[in-house]
Parts: sequence; structure tokens; C-alpha cells
Amino acid sequence: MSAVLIFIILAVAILVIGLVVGLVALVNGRKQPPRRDLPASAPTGTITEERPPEAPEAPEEPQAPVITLERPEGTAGRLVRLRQRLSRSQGGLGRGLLLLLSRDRLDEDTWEEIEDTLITADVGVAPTQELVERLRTRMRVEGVDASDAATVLREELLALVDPAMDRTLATAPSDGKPAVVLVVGVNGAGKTTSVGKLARVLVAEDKSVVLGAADTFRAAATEQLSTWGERVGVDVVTGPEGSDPASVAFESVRTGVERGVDVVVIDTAGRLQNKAGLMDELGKVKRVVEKQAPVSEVLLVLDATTGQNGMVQARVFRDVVDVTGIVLTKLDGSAKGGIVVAVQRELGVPVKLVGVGEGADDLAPFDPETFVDALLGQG
Ligand SMILES: Nc1nc2c(ncn2[C@@H]2O[C@H](COP(=O)(O)OP(=O)(O)OP(=O)(O)O)[C@@H](O)[C@H]2O)c(=O)[nH]1
Ligand SMILES: [Mg+2]
Repeated sequence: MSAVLIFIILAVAILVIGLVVGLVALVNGRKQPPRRDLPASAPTGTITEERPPEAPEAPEEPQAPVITLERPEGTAGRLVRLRQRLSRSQGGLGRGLLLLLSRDRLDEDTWEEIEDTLITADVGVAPTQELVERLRTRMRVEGVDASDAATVLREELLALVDPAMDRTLATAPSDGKPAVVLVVGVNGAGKTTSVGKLARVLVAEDKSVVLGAADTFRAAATEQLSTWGERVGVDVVTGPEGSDPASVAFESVRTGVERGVDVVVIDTAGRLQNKAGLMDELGKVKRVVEKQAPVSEVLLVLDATTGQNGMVQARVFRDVVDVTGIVLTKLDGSAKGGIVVAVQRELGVPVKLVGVGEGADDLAPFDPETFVDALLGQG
């Protein structure tokens, strides 16, 4: 009897202990924080870490400074300014010629004065003699009087500047590759400035542009070009000071090809140490560029104020690279616009652009009629 009692007490005790343990376990289980991060399909038991408390809100991304891009001027406005600036700087030449031609008697002395006026304006000896010869013939044969002198002079000056030359800039991509414009010239001629201004001309024409700062000789040259680019939202490919100009030129064209832009314009260094050095450097630049895309224009930048010196430089560059066009800068600061005629004759390539001031949009396509009208004060 007592054994049965002991058995019953033991059984009840085990049952009670079991119940208590079960209850404790249940209560503990309820206390566990809910697992918020378990995906429905995740195998339980594999994720042991609790998700860290919600991160505080991310600080705001630092905002890039807002750059207001400039809107470069279109061609029409440029031509108006070209006319104004040229008639200011070159007007004396045309007016001087007209006064001489309008004299009652066109004697030998007068013709000599006409010749001197043209030579002083850097027209060059051969073109001057040609012009004087044609004027003499027409005045005599056609019996032109003073009132018609202006018309004849205009026609003959225009013929001398040669309106038939193709002055279009090759800036259209071909075969899916950008046009490549290489800009060369001696120190201080205005290369970097003209590359910057040209970028603006192209942007005004809605062309996409990449600039290459292949003048690695001075760090300042790179900065100068970068500033021009930034103002109109054009990217400038640069290299460290003293690095190989050809590698910067290569990179800039590679970038242009990769981005599918319309034009890549490359600025170069202007040191004219000697012809062989120049030939090596520009030759290499051209060769490496052509591994990516053909060079469509080689623009020679000439400073109009350097007169006959400029002509000597022009010849050196003509022998080193195939110049396809001339950019004549600083025509606003020189009365010697005749250099247009002389340099075209010498190199057999047209003046395509002219610089008429230090302002960002003071670069205009060269237009023979505008030029001659400005010379004659008919702007
Ligand atoms: N008045 C006037 N000044 C100009 C014109 N074009 C360039 N310049 C000035 O000429 C100076 C030289 O210009 P740059 O563009 O630095 O010449 P660069 O050929 O690049 O010179 P380097 O890099 O030293 O070989 C600058 O002060 C320009 O502002 C122009 O058409 N008219
Ligand atoms: Mg420069």
C-alpha cells in the first residue's frame, strides 16, 4: 500500500515539475524579441546576429558647386563684331588707298605711294605689284574716274584675298569618329586662347567637344585651357607637367572616340627650339593621334602684329606639318591686315579664323567681303 502511495506521489511530483518547466519555457519563449530580418524562406537557425538598430538618416550628399555655363555667341554676332573691330584697326589702309586713287592725276609718284601703303600694311611685295598693275590697267583702260575708284579698289582687294578659297572648318565627325583639330604655332601667338575660343564657336553650333591640353611644358598652360573648357562645359584632357605631349593628344582623341563627340581640339606647345625638334614633336603627336582617328585640320596660329617675322615662322611650320588653315590673331591690335594676303599666298592655305580681341567670343570665321568692306570703311 505504502509503495503504491510513494509511486503516486512521485508521479504527481514529476508531472508538476514537468508542468512548471514547460510553463517557464513558454514564458521565456514569449520574451524573445521578434525576428524582423528573417526572410520567409531563410533557414532558421543560420542567422544569429540581430539587425543593428536603424541607421540614423544618411547625411546629405555634398552638393557640387553650381556652375552656370556661359552661352557662347553665334556666328551672326561674331561677324558684326569682326566688322566693327576690323574697320577700327584696318580702316586706315583702305581709306589711305582710296584717297590716293581719287587724286585728279594718277602720276608715277602716286602709284609709288600706293605701293608703299600696301607694303607697309604687310600685303607682301609680289601681291602688291600685282594689285598695282591691275589697278593701273583698269583706271587707264576702263577710264575709271575718282567716283568709281572705291568700286574698283573693292573688287581688286577682294580678288587678292581670294573669296574662292574653301574656308570651312573640317569639324564634322566621319566614320563614327570625331574630327580632330590640331592647333600649332609659336609661343604667344594665341594658340591656347584660340583653342578656348574655338571650343565656344563649336558649342554655339551645338557640337560636342573634347579639348586636349597637349602643351605639357607649363602647368599653367593646362590650367589656362581647363578654365576655358569649364566655362562652357567642355571636358579638357590633361597630363602632368613635363609628360609626353603625344600621350595627352592620344588620350584626348581616345576619350573623344569613346564618348562619340563631334570634335577634339588639341592645343600644343609653342617652343620653336629648332626645326628638327619641332618636327619630332609635332610628327609624333600627329602619328599617335592617327592611331585613333585621322587629323582633319592642322590650324597654324599666327600673330598679325609680328609681320614678316610671322611669315618666317609660318614657313617653318608649313615644312613640318601639313597646315590646312590659318588662324590670324590680334588683328584688332595691328593695322597690317595685309598679312592675310601675304600668308595665304606663301602657304597656299586659307585664313579660316581671325582673332579680333581678348574677349571670350572675339574669334570669328574669316569672311573676305567683311574684311574688305572693313578695310574700305564700308562696314
Ligand atoms: N588683342 C588680342 N589678344 C589676343 C588675341 N588672341 C590671343 N591674344 C592674347 O595673346 C596672349 C597669348 O595668348 P596664348 O593663347 O596664351 O598664346 P599661346 O600661343 O598659347 O602661347 P604659349 O602657350 O606660350 O605658346 C594672351 O594674352 C591672349 O589674350 C586676339 O585676337 N587679340
Ligand atoms: Mg598656350
